[in-house]
Amino acid sequence: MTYLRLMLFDTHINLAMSANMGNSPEDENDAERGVATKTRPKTKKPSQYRVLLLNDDYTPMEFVVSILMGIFKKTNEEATQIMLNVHQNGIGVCGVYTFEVAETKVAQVLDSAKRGGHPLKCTLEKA
Ligand code: TYC
Repeated sequence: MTYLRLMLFDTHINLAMSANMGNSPEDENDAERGVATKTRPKTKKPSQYRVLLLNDDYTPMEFVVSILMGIFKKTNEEATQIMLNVHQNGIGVCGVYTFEVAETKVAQVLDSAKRGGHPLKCTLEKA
């Protein structure tokens, strides 16, 4: 599976200006060289991703609950509810995270399932 990563952070734009606004280290440095600049912070909230758990006929319910408690920090009650929802509907959400956190949790689930000899599958989708 291929995931597309797109992250936009601060953009520093040097502008020819009549006066130095001097509001960043770069601006101060530019000011020393006689260049007028202004920093425009351009920020974007990181995209969110749903981590999905898939049902199968073999993974023990207790194993799924332990995964939801250990990796997704759910209480025993929350984990049992999510597990039963997946068991009944075929798929369910374990949590919503930024891409890096979501992909790490998916990898942890797949690794634990493999090590436990269970066919449990987990994936992510953009929220
Ligand atoms: N269906 C499994 C069983 O009956 C339990 C299960 C629940 C498996 C959720 C996977 O994501 C899952 N043992």
